[in-house]
Amino acid sequence: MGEQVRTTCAYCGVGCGIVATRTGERAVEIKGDAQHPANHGRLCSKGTHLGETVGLEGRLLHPMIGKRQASWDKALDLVAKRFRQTIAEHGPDSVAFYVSGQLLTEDYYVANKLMKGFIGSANIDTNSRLCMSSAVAGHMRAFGEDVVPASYDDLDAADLIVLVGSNTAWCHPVVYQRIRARCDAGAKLVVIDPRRTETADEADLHLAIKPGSDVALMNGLLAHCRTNGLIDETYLSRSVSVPDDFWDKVGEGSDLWSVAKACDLPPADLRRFFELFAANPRTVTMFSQGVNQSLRGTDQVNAIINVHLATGRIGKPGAAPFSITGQPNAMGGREVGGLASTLAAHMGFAADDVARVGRFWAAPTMAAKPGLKAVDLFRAVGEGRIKALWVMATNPAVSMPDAGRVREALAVCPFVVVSDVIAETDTSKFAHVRLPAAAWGEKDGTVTNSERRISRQRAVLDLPGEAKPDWWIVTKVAQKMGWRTAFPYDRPAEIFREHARLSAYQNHGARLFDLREQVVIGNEAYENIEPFRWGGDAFAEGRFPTADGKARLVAVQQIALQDPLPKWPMTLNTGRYRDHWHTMTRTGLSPKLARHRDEPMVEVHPGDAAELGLTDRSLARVSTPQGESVFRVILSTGQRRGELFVPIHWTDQQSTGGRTGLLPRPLVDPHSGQPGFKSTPAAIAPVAVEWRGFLLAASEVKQPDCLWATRVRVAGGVLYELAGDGDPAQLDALLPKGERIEALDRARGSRRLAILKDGKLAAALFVTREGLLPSRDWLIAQIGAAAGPAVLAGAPPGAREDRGPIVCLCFDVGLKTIVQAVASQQLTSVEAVGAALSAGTNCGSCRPAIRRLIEQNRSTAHAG
Ligand SMILES: Nc1nc2c(c(=O)[nH]1)N[C@H]1C(S)=C(S)[C@@H](COP(=O)(O)OP(=O)(O)OC[C@H]3O[C@@H](n4cnc5c(=O)[nH]c(N)nc54)[C@H](O)[C@@H]3O)O[C@H]1N2
Ligand SMILES: Nc1nc2c(c(=O)[nH]1)N[C@H]1C(S)=C(S)[C@@H](COP(=O)(O)OP(=O)(O)OC[C@H]3O[C@@H](n4cnc5c(=O)[nH]c(N)nc54)[C@H](O)[C@@H]3O)O[C@H]1N2
Ligand code: SF4
Ligand SMILES: [Mo]
Repeated sequence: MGEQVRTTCAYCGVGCGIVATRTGERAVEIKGDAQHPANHGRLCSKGTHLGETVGLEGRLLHPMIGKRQASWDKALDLVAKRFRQTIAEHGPDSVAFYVSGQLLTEDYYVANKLMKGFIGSANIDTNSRLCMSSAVAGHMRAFGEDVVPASYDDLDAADLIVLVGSNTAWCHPVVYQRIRARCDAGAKLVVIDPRRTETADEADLHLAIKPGSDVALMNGLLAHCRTNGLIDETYLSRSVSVPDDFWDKVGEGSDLWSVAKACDLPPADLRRFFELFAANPRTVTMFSQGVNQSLRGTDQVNAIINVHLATGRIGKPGAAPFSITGQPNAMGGREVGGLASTLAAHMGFAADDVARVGRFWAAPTMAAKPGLKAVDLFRAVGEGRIKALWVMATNPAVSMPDAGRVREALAVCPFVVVSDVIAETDTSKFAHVRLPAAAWGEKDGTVTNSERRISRQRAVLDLPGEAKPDWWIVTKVAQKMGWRTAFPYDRPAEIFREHARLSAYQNHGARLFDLREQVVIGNEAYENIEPFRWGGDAFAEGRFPTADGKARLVAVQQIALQDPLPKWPMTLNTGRYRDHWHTMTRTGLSPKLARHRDEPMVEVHPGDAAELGLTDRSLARVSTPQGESVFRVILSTGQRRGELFVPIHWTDQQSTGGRTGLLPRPLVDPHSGQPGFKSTPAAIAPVAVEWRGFLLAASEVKQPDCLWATRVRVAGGVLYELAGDGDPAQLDALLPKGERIEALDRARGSRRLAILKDGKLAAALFVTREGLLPSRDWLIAQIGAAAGPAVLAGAPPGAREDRGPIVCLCFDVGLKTIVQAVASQQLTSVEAVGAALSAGTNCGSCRPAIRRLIEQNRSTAHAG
């Protein structure tokens, strides 16, 4: 056993502390860090199973020029030369970096400094544009600086928690557990989301709002507060500047009935929300992508902040608007100025700021104006205005809106560099140079979480192959481009000190982001840094980082929402699954995580499905003016009529369908440039197939060439779900060599085939035209085990009980097992289920699902 290393989770913005212990060459044991204030030892399913993702499978281990391995020196020379040449011929704005909230602060700082201070362009944007930029723009408008005015402790002190456009139970599970604990102690939970998510399912009140009508709702709430004497006039006069026309503008159409109509909500539910709000001054309103990823994201953010400012519910324990961040270092990226619209260290492009940062960096060519934001940036690539592009730690060929156009842009770009940890991604296919980056567990530096807490990520594994940390890669390129003295870094601590110095440089309280206490941090102290929050209890004094020290109310109004068009009658919503992370380059490696949702599904209301001829588990094509893709249909009463939901996780690497990125429009919020991923006019139609089947193999086979083929990692092998037309016999060619046993049922058009090697099951292919397919679980367990013709039954002799889909990953407990135990043992709480089956007692991510099963049992018992 190696030594214990205290680090931070690779995934979401909750920023949980982890204690990682190396147990082998490429093996770590993961535990929650009981001392970390963000999680006090808890981890969700993704964090818990990080150990399954640190193998070297699929890793990029050497620099590559085209398809050839190259030395670091050659690859970096080429990158430096091509960028230098392009700049010399076409000017600094002909090159760009597209980076990510999954870089560490030190990586981010160096990339930003190189582009904005030395190349002399601000064409560096980050995937945070797709994620947090409306929150950033909203904070700037309201507070004068991008400061999140809340901490997780506020959740422990709140009496009312309102979640707007946030599926917290799935996307920020450890924060969600904290919210549940507070609710168990009496606080109320309201969830505002068009879908009935697992988060909404557990709320005291769920408002299934019409997509895009959040401003109407918040303005209605504000009007209710005003009529009921809840406006904090003292706070407003001391701390907030109110535009003259503010009350007239936000008051328009804000009576209960108009709001109920605009939001398509029952007036009684709306009234209940308003009354809960009125009764509980200690309110935290937490929001994420349902608010940010909208064509009116910034206005929606300000509508929420307005309510908190006007009622004085900010800067006090348990009262705040709380934008929760997505990626592990979304916040660090905002601190270094990784967005094209900000400069560095919370400074912008005002002449003073540009001059100050230029002095500090001793920069030869400062960028003097904002650069291109992500959507415009890729458009410029497509139009040939950007001729050299460097993508780091993000997969835009999947995650950008209208990803088909982004792929075309990458294909025509004369020079594309991709730094990634994975060799083959949908983006790296277009790279002229691929650079192997160090992955989580191998890299050192800092990240900042949603509550402004800076924590260390520390290495626990050795760098594999020739992989290098991102800061090192950028530093070397900067040096080779000729800026040796400005980029002298040998270790992350040096970069962190410089970043801290810049934050404090000529900052006489003008910027809250100020790390002056870290300026002199020594290398050893940096190694041992404990998690700390910058900015403290920001706004507790009622002073804001604006010229007059006051916050601003912003007069935002709901705009009219377009009726669906005949050709595109549905509204497409996109988002996340509990156990997958983005384009699955990591979570896709974990057999356990794959089991929660193993295929890309489109959720459809049963009423719509009946009208459109869609049945549960069939296939359907979702199309929009931008593109189309096939998904597995799942009927869900949690969907509103006319709305569809699809996940964002599937790529060319795992499937033929589920390519969500092709569907959204490349339209953006006018203030932030954030795309409106959550509402796209769309259509859906059934896809008929002649046969269905699956292929299970001990190791990966060539991607099957049929209409539907999805691949997931399972214990001991890989599972492909398949469907298509014509003769499925073509699939035989994919099977490994070995002893073949086969069974045919001509009546149903079924064929079952197993390949044995040394008497052990190496692969199985089950296909049918009309018959049933067996549950995959038993066959998965047979991979590598001794097998004979009986394996073709697809189930053990005297079939053992079917446990149903796995609910609890940690203890491997199936849905049917839980349902049976709840009914037969009369279990009425998650704790009781835990005591009986252990389910839900480790990471806790499945606790909402268990609660739902208990609830279902209760209502069937009542109904019966
Ligand atoms: N499991 C998992 N967790 C993650 C991630 C992951 O990939 N997987 N990614 C991380 C990242 S980067 C991010 S940004 C966060 C995102 O975390 P969330 O924002 O919680 O996740 P999403 O699923 O994108 O969207 C949230 C909800 O917004 C709702 N919504 C859609 N339209 C509207 C609307 O008009 N109004 C309102 N009020 N709601 C609406 C959707 O129905 C959806 O349930 O998750 C982080 N955590
Ligand atoms: N339709 C739709 N689209 C969306 C969203 C949505 O809700 N709907 N959400 C958007 C949001 S909020 C986000 S944050 C984005 C996320 O989208 P992406 O950023 O494109 O998704 P990831 O899969 O996280 O990509 C990270 C890449 O970096 C690599 N990587 C991991 N660690 C490192 C490292 O340390 N160094 C380097 N160099 N590479 C590394 C991974 O292998 C992976 O290829 O998607 C956005 N796109
Ligand atoms: S909530 Fe889960 S994914 Fe997010 S940081 Fe914590 S353990 Fe990691
Ligand atoms: Mo995100």
